[in-house]
Amino acid sequence: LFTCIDHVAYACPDADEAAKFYIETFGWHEIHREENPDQGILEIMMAPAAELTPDMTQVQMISPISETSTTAKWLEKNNGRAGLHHMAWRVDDIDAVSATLRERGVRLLYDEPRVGTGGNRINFMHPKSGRGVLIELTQYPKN
Ligand code: MC0
Repeated sequence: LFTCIDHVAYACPDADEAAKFYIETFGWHEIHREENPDQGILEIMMAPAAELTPDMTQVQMISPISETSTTAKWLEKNNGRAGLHHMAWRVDDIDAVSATLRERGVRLLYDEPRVGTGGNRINFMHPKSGRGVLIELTQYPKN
């Protein structure tokens, strides 16, 4: 069903500042950035190498660009403290994976996948279904 852990997300008030820290302190690279108005966040993808290899796991810095975003709510409940927010599993066929997970009683947040990083199709398992962890499913655009 799943290919690899595509990314682990770090939620913080300032994704730019977090990315700068990874670059200057750890020598990581910024691979991609975009604002996602649907999710109300700025996201910056960081990787340990300048070129992404197929199975490389990234760290995604996310910070709210809207006060009503779920990430803003998460930070508020966490008293403004940054921390690990979710992990994302890469899948080849999000529709098939979603159907199987639903059959197995897993609660997905969206009826249909929404738009994520770089036009990926994304959905999330509710933290109650992920045993306390928010898990994203992400499918890259098909060529
Ligand atoms: C909330 N909970 C979490 C959690 N957020 N548990 C683990 N990890 C998290 N990140 C838990 C709370 O502690 C609480 O547990 C319960 O879930 C309900 O939380 P709430 O504080 O009442 O908040 P809700 O229910 O309003 O929202 C939680 C929910 C929301 C997961 C539904 O955050 C959501 O829709 N998330 C999906 C979208 C998202 O995260 N977008 C940002 C990344 P108790 O035990 O107290 O009931 S977008 C992204 O990453 C894209 C662009 C991409 O990669 O392509």
